[in-house]
Amino acid sequence: MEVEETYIMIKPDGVQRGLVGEIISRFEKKGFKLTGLKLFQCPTELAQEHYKDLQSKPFFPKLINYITSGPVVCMAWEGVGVVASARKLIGATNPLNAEPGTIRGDLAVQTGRNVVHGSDSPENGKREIALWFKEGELCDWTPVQEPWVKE
Ligand code: YYY
Ligand code: MG
Repeated sequence: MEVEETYIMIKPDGVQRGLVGEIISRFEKKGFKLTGLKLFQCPTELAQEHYKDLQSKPFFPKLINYITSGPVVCMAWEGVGVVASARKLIGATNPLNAEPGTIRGDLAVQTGRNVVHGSDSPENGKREIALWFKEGELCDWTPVQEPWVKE
């Protein structure tokens, strides 16, 4: 398995509900490396670009309103197999189908308020990190725990 990067975003409901620490903690405890982090009010155009594959869906306007309705927490995470693993930690899109123990399974009820986003492929991880972060906003660093997480 390769070292990958993924874009994780705490959506406005997660911020409003005071779940920022709880959600970040799940990725930290797993052993992934945080390389970017900011609180950000997302402009409409950026939300539309981020979700462009869903443009034709009936829920698209509602989704854009939701994502731009308040600040989000933008994060870049790095690690071996982080893309698929983060999706597992997040759980199913509809929180009622998400397993207990996952973020959505534990902390959310409805698809339109599912508290967190995670990239669905390594390619989209790179694309989304480049979309949400400017140059100089990411940190290349080595956590002291690294040899205790990676063989
Ligand atoms: O990757 P994930 O967030 O689990 O689901 P996507 O199919 O990429 O949809 C993105 C986003 O759109 C989802 O998190 C909530 C919203 N959405 C919706 O409001 N209604 C749907 N029927 C499907 C998705
Ligand atoms: Mg998706």
